[in-house]
Amino acid sequence: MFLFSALSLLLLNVITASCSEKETCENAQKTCHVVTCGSPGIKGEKGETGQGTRGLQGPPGKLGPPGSPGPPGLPGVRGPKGDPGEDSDYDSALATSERQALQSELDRVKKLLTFALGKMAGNKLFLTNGEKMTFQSVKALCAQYQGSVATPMNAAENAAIQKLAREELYLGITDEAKEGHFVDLKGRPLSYRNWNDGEPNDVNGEDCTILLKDGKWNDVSCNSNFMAVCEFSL
Ligand SMILES: [Ca+2]
Ligand SMILES: [Ca+2]
Repeated sequence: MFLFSALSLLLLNVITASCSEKETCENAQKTCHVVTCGSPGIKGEKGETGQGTRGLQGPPGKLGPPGSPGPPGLPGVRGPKGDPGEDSDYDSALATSERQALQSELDRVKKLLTFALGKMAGNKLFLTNGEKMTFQSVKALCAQYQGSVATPMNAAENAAIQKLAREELYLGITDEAKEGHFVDLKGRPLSYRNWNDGEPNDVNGEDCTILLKDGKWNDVSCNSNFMAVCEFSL
């Protein structure tokens, strides 16, 4: 009993003697049974960094966005000279020579045809097979040879056709599409006319045109038979 009281008294004295500030000690007494209070001591030196074990390296991160393009590189070294190509000048000259020869031969054939069978006027060649037929048959005949029914565009062409046939012949002029409105076979209005007196008169529905022997024009039935004359562009 005496010993316990002595120890308690000694402990209380230690607490009382160690406290220099009343509030601090009161707080200390509330939180712990044995607290050694005193003035703050000198701060100790910082300890050395610990030597813990380094963890394993993590997986690589995601691929980042592409960077901006760099500046253009320097021009490359010039390559060796290539093999000589084909002689295009020679081929071109040969083609030109052949073309001229063909054109010359074509011109000669045209002159022979004109001398024997046809008449020329301007850039047109007029030919006839000497047969008489309906207007539709004349159109088909001329188209078969990539030509068209003779259609005089001026007095010179009209005279050439007249001299060729020396017969009444169909011209490529009709008013089938619109009565009284004569046009050529492409539907174009006429720029040259040489109607006979009193023509066109459309007697009994005359929608085609013939060239009379004197070179004048007359509208006639398209179903009658007249000489076939075709024209070809030169
Ligand atoms: Ca008519
Ligand atoms: Ca008539």
